[in-house]
Amino acid sequence: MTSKETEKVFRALETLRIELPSWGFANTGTRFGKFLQPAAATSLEEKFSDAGQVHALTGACPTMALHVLWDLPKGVAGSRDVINLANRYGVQPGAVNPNLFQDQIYKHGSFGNPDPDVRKIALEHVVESTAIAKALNSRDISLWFADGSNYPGTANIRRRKKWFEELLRTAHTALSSGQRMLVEYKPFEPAFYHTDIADWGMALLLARAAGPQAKVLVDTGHHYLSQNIEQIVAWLLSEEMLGGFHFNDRRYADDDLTLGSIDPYQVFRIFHEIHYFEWETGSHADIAYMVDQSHNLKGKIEATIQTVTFAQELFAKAALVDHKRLAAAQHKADLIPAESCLQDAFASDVRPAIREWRRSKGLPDSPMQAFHESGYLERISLERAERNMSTAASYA
Ligand SMILES: [Mn+2]
Repeated sequence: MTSKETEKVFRALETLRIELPSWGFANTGTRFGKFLQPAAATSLEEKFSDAGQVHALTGACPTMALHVLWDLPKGVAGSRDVINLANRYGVQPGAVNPNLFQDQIYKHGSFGNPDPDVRKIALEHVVESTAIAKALNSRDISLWFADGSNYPGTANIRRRKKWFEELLRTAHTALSSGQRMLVEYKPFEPAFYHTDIADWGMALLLARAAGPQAKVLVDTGHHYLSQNIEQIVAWLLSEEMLGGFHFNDRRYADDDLTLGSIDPYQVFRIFHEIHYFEWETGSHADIAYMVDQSHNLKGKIEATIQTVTFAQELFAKAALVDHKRLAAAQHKADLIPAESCLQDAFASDVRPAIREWRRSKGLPDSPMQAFHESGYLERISLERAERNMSTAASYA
């Protein structure tokens, strides 16, 4: 690798901040059950502690996304405790995720529920979540709705769209000037006939209807198979409407597998569109890079370290695309040279440059190895085993 390329890798790594999900450290399961891990986090403090380990070893994860119902049951009143934990473990609160799907009242939806009382409660929860985010000094309110229906004819799709527009617009008025509202989409699950925000176009229209601080959140697992996600990313960038990502990989549906474990070239192509946009426009894409994964079988902290280090590799590879050469080849419709720009970058081994970057930051060459040698896993496995085996029924 040339020194210029090493420099590109360094520059890319400096800008990449990956937000970890608090729920990624707790015991989570599938529809069929949970396999409990002795080391899983059983409290918000343990989630902060685990995220702090990942950040200390990778230097790339200064924030942790929080789920209001699971992490902040006391609401705004609990925010002082959260800030204390954040300071103790060196990881700040990240996006605040309202929970609009777990309570019994949400059986037929939240913002799309035909019962106005339920819609009101859902809106109040989002407004309260915004207040929590303010108290925590976190910027993003991250909205995912499980709303939808299972059978044709059972939901008034147009009326529900109107309710979403109205309630998102009202929720937007609760944002302070620095805050953002992120609207996530998903084509199916848990609803299997229609989902109220099924794709990026619907999310885009709703975000536009909500107000100027609303952007779209792309969860990589929330697409039909074979959908061209990097094209969606390119369009949202071009519309200045890409707010953030929930990264994960999948083979079939929303499998929540480790980023890049199934299709690393897909992740590379997404990162490429971002780097190319920044190079071409000379602007910085203000994107929240968040992870939304659920590891039932792998060790949670290890899977998280694997996610972060692999994201760094793919982000660095994508930074190596020769943009000037690519733009010239595209201009002349020189197909193979253009395609080769991506393939050459994808094939480069960025690991030595990443090791160098880590050394320059005083970080371990291999965060995974350093984690295994730290004794942290053994310690928490002993401390938490009993609590985990008698775990409650909550999802995270
Ligand atoms: Mn998600």
